[in-house]
Formats: sequence, C-alpha cells, structure tokens
Amino acid sequence: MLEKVVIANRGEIALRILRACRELGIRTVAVHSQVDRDLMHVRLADEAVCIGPNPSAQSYLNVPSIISAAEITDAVAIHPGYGFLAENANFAEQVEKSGFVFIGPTPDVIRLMGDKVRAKDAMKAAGVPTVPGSDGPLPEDSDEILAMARAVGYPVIIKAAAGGGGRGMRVVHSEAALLNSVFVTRNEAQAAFGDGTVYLEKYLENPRHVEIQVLCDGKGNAIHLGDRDCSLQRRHQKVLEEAPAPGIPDAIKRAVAESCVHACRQIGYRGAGTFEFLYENGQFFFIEMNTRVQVEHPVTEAITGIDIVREQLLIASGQPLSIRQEDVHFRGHAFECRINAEDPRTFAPCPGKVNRFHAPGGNGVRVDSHLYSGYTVPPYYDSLIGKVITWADDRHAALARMRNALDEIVVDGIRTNIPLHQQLVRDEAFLRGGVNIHYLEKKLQT
Ligand code: MV4
Repeated sequence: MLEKVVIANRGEIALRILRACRELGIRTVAVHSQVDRDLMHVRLADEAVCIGPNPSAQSYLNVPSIISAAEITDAVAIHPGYGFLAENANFAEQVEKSGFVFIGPTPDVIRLMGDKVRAKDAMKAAGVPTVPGSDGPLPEDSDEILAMARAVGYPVIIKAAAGGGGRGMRVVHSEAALLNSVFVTRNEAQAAFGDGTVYLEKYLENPRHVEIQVLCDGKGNAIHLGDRDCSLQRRHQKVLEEAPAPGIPDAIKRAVAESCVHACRQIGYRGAGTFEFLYENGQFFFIEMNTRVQVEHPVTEAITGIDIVREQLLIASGQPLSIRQEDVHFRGHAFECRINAEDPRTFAPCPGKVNRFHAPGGNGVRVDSHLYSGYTVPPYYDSLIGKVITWADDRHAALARMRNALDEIVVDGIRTNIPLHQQLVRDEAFLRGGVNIHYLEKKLQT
C-alpha cells in the first residue's frame, strides 16, 4: 500500500481524500496556501506544508512547490483531486519523472483526453457512440467546411479541440453564419489555449447530460459503476446531480456502459474516469472524458456502496481491481446538492466568516464539507463549501430526505445557494425527472 500521500487540493475534496487515506492506514501530507492554513484537512493531516501565497497560480497550480513538498516529506504519491492540476498531463509527467506515483491515469492518456478531437476519435474507434460531425479537425478549405456542415445538417456546433467543459464553443444555425463562426472560434481557441484546432458536431438542442463512471486498474480489468444525470447546471457549473439517471431504459444504459468499459481496456485506462454523454431521444452521444474524480462521485458511491477514492488509492498502489462487474449491484437512488458560498439570486460569490455551521443528519444523509463554525471562506478559490447527498430505496424517498436535509442545514454568516436548492427539490418538472440541460437556466429567467 502507498505509505504517504500528498493531497494536492483543498476544501471538501481534500478532506474526502484524507478520510480515504486514513481508512487505508496511509499517512497524509496536506499542502496549502497561506490563507488555507486553517482548513479542516490541514489540521487532520499527519503533516502540512505551505506551498505558497493565496492565488492558485502561486500555490495549488505551483508544480515545483507541490513536488518539493512531496520530496521533503518523503511521500510516495500525489492525489490531485479535481480542478487545479488534476487533468494536467505535464503535471502528471513531472510527478512521475520525480519518482512519485500520480494518482490517476498515465500522462499519455490524460493528454489524449485533453485533445477533444483525438479523444472522440479514440472512443468512436472503440465503439462508443459519438455525436455526428467532422470526425477530426476542421480543414482550412471553406468549401470542405461548408460541405461537412451541410452533410451533418444545421444547427451545428463548433468546438475547440483544446476546450472542454463549455469553453471555446459556438452554435451555428445557418450556412450564412458558418465560416465566420469557424474563424472566430479558431481565433478564440488560439488565444485561450495556444491551439486553434476546431471541430464540428451536430448541435443537439435539448439533450440531457448523463455520464458513466468507470474504474480500471490499467492491467486489463475495467468495470463501470453506472450512470449519473447532471443536467441541472448553470453556466456549465453543475448544481444538483442524481444517480441513476431517471427514465432511461436499462438495456440502453447497459449497452453504452459496456462500450465505455471496452474503450477503457482499448486505451489502457487506469484509475477512476467519467465518460460524458449527451442523451437525446433515447440515444447516447459521447462528448468528453474526464480523467479525474468528480465532484458528484458520492451519488455513485451511494447507489453502489463502492468507495471511489479508496479504489483510486488501491489502483495507484498497483493492486489489481478487486471488484468484478458482477459484484457491482445498483440499489436505490441518490441526489447531491452542491452548496456554494454565493448569492442565491445573483450567483455572485459570497466569501466570509461562517459564524455557525450545522450539518443535517439522519438515515441516508451524507455531508461532505470542510466547513466548521468560525471558518472563513476565502475569496481566492471556487465557492463550493460542501455537498449534501441523500439516498433511499427510490427517487421519491431520496428527494424527501433531501428536502429534510436542506431544511436542517444551517450556514450562518454568509449567503449560500441553499434557498435555490430548496426550490429545486420542490420543482414539479424536476420531481417528474429527466429535465434537460437548459431547464435550470430557463427556470431562473422567469
Ligand atoms: C454540445 C451540446 C449540444 N450539441 N454538443 C457544453 C459543455 C461541453 N462539455 C459540451 N457542451 C455541450 N456540447 C453538441 N453536439 C450542448 C452542450 C452544452 C451542455 C452540455 C452538458 C451540460 C450542460 C450544457 C450546457 C450548454 C451546452
């Protein structure tokens, strides 16, 4: 087993990783910025190293600082969590070259998935259903571009190969607008990512965002842990997620999940991963793969009983996957509400001191949060201050538990999006299940 792990992250996920390490008897090193010295997981870690000033660029994104922290503490591995350096292939490479284990896929696979054109190509080749489109980067020639869009049919979407997560894309509704949109998207991509490669897809107008969780040991063993629906989002930030995705026939789900597992074996995937799909009219279309643990992993843990971060650590220690697909049993339904320090109406970040924090409880309720009474939410990082997860034997009962949990939780001193969640868990269309990716933003407009 890994002897000592550096947790290269902060907040709730750092605490989540620390808990998994301690359960496995792994010693922990917290690395933190100056303002983060009072974080919950810093107090609980075996050792703590300040890696720099508050701005992320000088601390949580500071590769030499993080690797130095691993060196001076004699750690053997680095867990990147999500965000920050989690999907940075160069970081993973530096970690390995310095003699440490990167808790995640190989740098090559991270790089492959970071290039959305190559990623899609690899998935298509492995039999994963993809969105119809250019099948590769768009050529320079205008007539060829026009012909491709015509073949796919309008509306189309132009996406940056180096983008992802909603960055660097543009919807095109007519041939008249196509070439200019390609030109602008290329230039924006070049400026933002240093890579102007773009590709084209059929634009799906009202899809749901459904994702498949996988676990692989990089030795040929790969399994899936089912699906999650993450359609409730605002400006590409997920707000409330659930597992399983409601109202999708099991046979369709099973087929797509099996195609993901097959693809993982084909590309030599190692670790936890997420296949992102758009789901529309009974069909799945792959868009991107995330090579990290995701914020919403607890809903999958709730319905499978599998600890995903524990599995990441076991895989990184070189152990073959101990869970076979036939050992994975799906039970019940789970929801996750992301609690943000933000104004519930304007969504402006609201950092500040939490005078009082009270976590909800009861059967089927989990709270992943680094908050405590007296903690000050700093202004430098994202506004996620915790997650409330509820589960029960069915969707209806899990929602009832979430309504209770949201009525019990107390976060005094700062504004949060708890009132928004209280509205959502009583929303008629959401209660029916299966709303699409535009539902929340449309609801907020009215
Ligand atoms: C799309 C799409 C419709 N058609 N691709 C946005 C984030 C990035 N991961 C991909 N995104 C989309 N790609 C095609 N061909 C609509 C979106 C999209 C979206 C996807 C998932 C969740 C929320 C979204 C919000 C707006 C647009």
